Amino acid sequence: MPKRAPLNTEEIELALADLPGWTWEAEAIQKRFQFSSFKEAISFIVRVSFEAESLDHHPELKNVYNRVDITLTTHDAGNRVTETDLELARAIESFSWT
Ligand code: H2B
Repeated sequence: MPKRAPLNTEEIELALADLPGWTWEAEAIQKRFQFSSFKEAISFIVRVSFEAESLDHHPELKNVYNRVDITLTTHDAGNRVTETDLELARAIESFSWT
C-alpha cells in the first residue's frame, strides 16, 4: 500500500491505540506536549525537525511558551491521515521525553 494513501477510520483508530495522547480530528492526528520551559519546548521542536526531514514529512507545529501542539496530516493525500503521519507520530513518541 502506498504510504501516502488515505487510511480509513478503522485503520486510524487501531493505530492510535498504540499512540498515547494522540487524537484524530478534522482529518489530522494531534497531540499536545507540555514542557518545563520555553527552551525545552523549542529543543523538542528542533528534534522533531530532524525526524521530519528524515521522513520527508512535515508537521504543523504550534508553540506557546512551554507547550507544543503537533498536527499531522498528509497534504499530498488532500489533507488526510496516511501511514506516513503514523510513522512520524511513532518516531516522535520514540524520543519524546514528556
Ligand atoms: N509533509 C506533509 N505533511 N504532507 C505531505 O504530503 C508532504 C510533506 N509531502 N512533506 C512531501 C513533503 C512532498 O511535498 C515532497 C516532494 O516529498
